[in-house]
Amino acid sequence: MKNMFCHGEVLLDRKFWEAVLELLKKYSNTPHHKDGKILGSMTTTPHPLAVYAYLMFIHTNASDPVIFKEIENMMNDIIYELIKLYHGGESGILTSGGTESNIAAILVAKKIFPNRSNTVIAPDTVHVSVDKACDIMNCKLVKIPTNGNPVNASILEEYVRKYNPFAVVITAGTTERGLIDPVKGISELAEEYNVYLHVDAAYGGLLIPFLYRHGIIGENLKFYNGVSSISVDFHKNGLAPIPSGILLFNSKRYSEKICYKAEYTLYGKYCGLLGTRPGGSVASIWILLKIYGLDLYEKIALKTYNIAMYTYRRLSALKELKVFKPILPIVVFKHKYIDYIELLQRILSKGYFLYKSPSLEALRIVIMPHVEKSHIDDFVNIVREIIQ
Ligand code: 0PR
Repeated sequence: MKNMFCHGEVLLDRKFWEAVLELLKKYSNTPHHKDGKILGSMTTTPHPLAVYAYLMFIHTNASDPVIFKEIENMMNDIIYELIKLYHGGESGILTSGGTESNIAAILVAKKIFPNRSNTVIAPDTVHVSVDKACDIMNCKLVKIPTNGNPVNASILEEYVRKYNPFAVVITAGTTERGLIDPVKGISELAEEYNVYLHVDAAYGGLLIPFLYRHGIIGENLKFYNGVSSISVDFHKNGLAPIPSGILLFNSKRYSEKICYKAEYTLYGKYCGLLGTRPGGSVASIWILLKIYGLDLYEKIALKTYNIAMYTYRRLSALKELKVFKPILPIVVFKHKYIDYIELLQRILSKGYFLYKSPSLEALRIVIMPHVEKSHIDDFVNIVREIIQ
C-alpha cells in the first residue's frame, strides 16, 4: 500500500472509502442532540463554524505559542472579550473544561497562600471536581450544608473564621439545580479575609451576565474585587466543540503560578495542568466571537431560559409532579409518589436521557441550545403516558 498519509491516491479510492465508512457506521448510531432526546446533559451540538475552525486548526498545539503564535493571538482576543463580559480579569488559560479549571484554580490558590490551613471551603452544591482537586492535592474540603439553596454569606463567613482556608469555591450555576451562590456578597468576604475566591461558572458563565442584564435573575457574575478566578465552559452554552474551557484570573501573577519551566521547548515553559492542548478549541471559540460577538450568547441565554420556563409550565400542569422553578435553564422535577430512580428508568426506557438531582431526589433537564419547544412537547406527552 502506498503512503496513504502523504499521497491522495488511496484517499481517492472508492473501495477504500466504502471500507472506512462500513467500519465507522458500525458505531455511528449514537443518540444525537438533534433528536431532542438528550435532555439531561450539559452538552450540545457545536456550531458548524466552530467545527470548521476546529478542523482548520486541528494540527495546532495551544501549548506552543512559538510555533503557533496565531493561536496565542486568538486566545488573547478571547480573553479580551471575556474581560469585557466580566468587567475585569487580566489573564486566562485554555482548559479541557470545568474539571481542569477547578483543579487548576485550587492549585493556584494553594501556591498563593502556602501558609494557610490546608483547607478549601465550599457549599455542598459544589461540583465533584473540587473533591477531585482536594484528593489530588491532599487538601481538606469542608462543605457547608445548604439544603438546596445558594450558600448564605454570613454562614460562609463563620466557616472562613473557623478554618482559615486557602481557598473558597462557589458556583454560579450549580450542577444539580442551576443555583447561583451570592458572588458579590462572598467576594466582599474574600476581600476582607484575604482568601482566594474561585467562582465555578462552568455552566452559568455564558448565561448569568445576560439574564442579569435582562432583569431575569438578581445575581450577577463579574470580577468583583475579591474574585480571584472565574471558570467558564464554551463547550456547554458556547457552541464550541468539547474540550473548550477557559479559566480566567484577576491577575497575571495568578496564572503564572501554574507555569512550569520546560527548557526543551521553544517557549521555555508550559502553563496549566495539561501539556499538549487543542488549538482547534481556541479557533472555534474565536471565530464565533468574531462573527457573532457576545450577542450570540445573549440570544442563547434568552432562548434556553424561555424554553426552560415553558418546560416548567408544561410539567407543572401534570398534577402528580413537583417541579422546581428554574433559575438558570435547568428544570428539576420529581413525582409525588413514584421514586425518582424508578421514574428515571421509565423515562430511559422511552429513549430519553435525563440526569439526576440526587440532593433533591429528583430528575434534571438542562435546556441546552439544541432543545426546541417541540422536543419538550414530545417529552411531556411521554411523561404523561408513563406516570398514568
Ligand atoms: N462545574 C460545574 C458547575 C459543572 O456542572 C461541571 C460539569 C463541571 C464543573 C465540570 O465540567 P467538565 O465536565 O467540562 O470538566 N457538569 C456536567 C453535567 O453535569 C458534565 C458532566 C457530565 C461531567 C457527565 C461528567 C459526566 O459523566 O452535565
